[in-house]
Amino acid sequence: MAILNRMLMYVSGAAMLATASPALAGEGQPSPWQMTFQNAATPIMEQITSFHRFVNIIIVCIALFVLGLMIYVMVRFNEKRNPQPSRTTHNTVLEIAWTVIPVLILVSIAIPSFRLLFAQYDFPKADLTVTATASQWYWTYDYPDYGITFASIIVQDADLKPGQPRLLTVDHELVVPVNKNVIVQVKAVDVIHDWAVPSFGIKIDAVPGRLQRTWFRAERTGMFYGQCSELCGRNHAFMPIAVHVVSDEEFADWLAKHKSSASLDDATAEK
Ligand SMILES: [Cu+2]
Repeated sequence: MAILNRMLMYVSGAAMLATASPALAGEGQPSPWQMTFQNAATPIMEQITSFHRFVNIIIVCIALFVLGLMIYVMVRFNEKRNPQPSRTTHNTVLEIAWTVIPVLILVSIAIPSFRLLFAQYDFPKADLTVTATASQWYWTYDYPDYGITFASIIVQDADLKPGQPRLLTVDHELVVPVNKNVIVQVKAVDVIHDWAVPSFGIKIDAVPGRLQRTWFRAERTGMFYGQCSELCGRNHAFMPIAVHVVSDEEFADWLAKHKSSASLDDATAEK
């Protein structure tokens, strides 16, 4: 029954997507039968989600309009009902309409699209800068202002603790404070990888020899997962990204614990 319900919701397409039921969206990770984006955890992802809904409604309206026209033509102007076709070739009003209306539709899409693009590249003042370095096949995170460096490696299925998602859990997550502007510098040491966290609206290539930059401001605490999103070799599917968003106090505690080089060595020795 649940499956039938889900299928009915899928069929109802635009209306469903336009009102994205939270049950179908994952919180920080994908969920079974997920049809929409994961719940937005940053203002940028909220903007991406609403832009997606807006464009989706336009797409569905156009598709229905064209379908309606085609059905009308097939019924009204088929050979039986319309044996003597008209030889009309031009209609100025119609030609202006079918030129101007699509232009207006494209402009209405371009405005929010550019607004979103500018917002993604409008870097706020950094509260925290971290560096994500991709290697075959794991991530290394640096906190340059605090001298913290650690590798973040997938946890094998056999070692998962209850509640930890398979293929997404890592031994050391990237820990960041909530409601703070985090600048992420992304680079790679071997081949092209991609640092992607769906709930943050981030997907940025890690390119050897090039320093890329993105940013996010997580508005909720919790675990947010992503995966390498550029085919990078044999273990491409096994270098997940896990971001642990915590309160300011928890972050301060975490920093204090990891700042001393002794605990750092421990963290690296575990690898
Ligand atoms: Cu990769």
